Amino acid sequence: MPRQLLLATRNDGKVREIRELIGVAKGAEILSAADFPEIPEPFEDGATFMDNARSKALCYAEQSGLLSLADDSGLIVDALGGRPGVMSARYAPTSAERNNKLLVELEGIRDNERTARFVCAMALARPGRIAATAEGVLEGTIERESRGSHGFGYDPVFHVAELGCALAEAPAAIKNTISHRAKALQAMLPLLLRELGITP
Ligand code: ITT
Repeated sequence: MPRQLLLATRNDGKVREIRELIGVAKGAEILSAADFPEIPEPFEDGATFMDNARSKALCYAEQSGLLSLADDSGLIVDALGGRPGVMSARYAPTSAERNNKLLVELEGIRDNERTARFVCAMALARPGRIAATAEGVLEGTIERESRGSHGFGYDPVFHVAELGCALAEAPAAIKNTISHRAKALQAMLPLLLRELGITP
């Protein structure tokens, strides 16, 4: 039986990063939601990132019959009481507008009050059951302007102290060593490989 994993996401940035991070799962065929256009986009109304990750993974597993890995993630900004949080994808219509809106909302906020974190919740499902879950967090602060062109989403406005630059100024290989997504996948990997029948 072929070893197949469906990445239960329509976000190309996530697909790219997860594909690179999962490179160790050699021999597995990695598909994404783009390969299943007939599966309707699941409605994300969970109260937490993990609620949403679990329901996305179950929805894709149920409808494809395949082992499915979902990622629900977003940005928590302390000065905004945790917003945009689980609403990160819907904070404004486009990525550029979301970043601009964030910079405007934080105008006048002092450097030491611009703390924020990226959170990634991952859930792995077979039809009808969750096989594993994991979470990862990356701490940072919100920049005063957009910087860099790597990555996706909020990366241009997210400053990482240990890199000394915005996340979008760091090449993919660097982001993938420290990101919230990398940490979640690292924690998930042993169970993921076991589900795929791959010995690490
Ligand atoms: P799927 O639900 O199909 O996976 P989505 O983009 O709607 O795709 P989410 O609901 O998880 O995904 O929303 C995540 C939001 O947070 C979205 O706006 C992303 O651009 C942003 N985001 C998540 N991870 C990020 C990262 O590593 N860097 C920058 N922005 C990120």
